[in-house]
Amino acid sequence: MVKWTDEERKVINNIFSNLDYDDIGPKALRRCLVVYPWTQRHFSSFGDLSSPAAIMKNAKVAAHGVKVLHGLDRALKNMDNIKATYTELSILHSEKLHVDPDNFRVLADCLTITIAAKMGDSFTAATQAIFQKFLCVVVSALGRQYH
Ligand code: ZNH
Repeated sequence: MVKWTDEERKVINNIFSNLDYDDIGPKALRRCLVVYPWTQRHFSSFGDLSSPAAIMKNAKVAAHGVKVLHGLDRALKNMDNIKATYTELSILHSEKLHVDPDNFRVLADCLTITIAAKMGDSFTAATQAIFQKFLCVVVSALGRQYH
């Protein structure tokens, strides 16, 4: 089981309590779709994704970005049991959505970049290391039900 120090818990809770989900969620998912265009294949029902500009103003992408970011609340509220927390979502992404689990990491990286841009100097290397650990645990949990 992953262990968290008080300092790690504090830093992670601090990031999330200052997080504007409606701003960061859409930005992170848009970045993922632009920078890693193969991820677009899962969103063919979302309408126009034909250019970065189209992705930027796509309302379905924005709404889904908020939903995905809120998906991390489960980890935050269950820090000591993240793996089990994501069993259902892992099965959904594997068996129903057929999302390649490598894509969890690329989205996580896009989220890190988006948060770094927002937090500026206060997103220190030490803060990034802790946030990275958190995302790694989530990504690993989401990939757990793949066979
Ligand atoms: Zn995902 C869905 C989360 C990643 C794709 N997602 C979803 C949801 C959630 C999530 C919460 C909802 C579910 C229900 O409804 O039940 N994701 C998530 C997270 C993550 C993710 C947390 C990481 C971190 N996803 C992802 C990726 C992709 C995806 C990477 C691709 C690429 N998802 C998806 C889809 C869906 C989802 C496609 C469905 C949508 C609709 O609406 O249809």
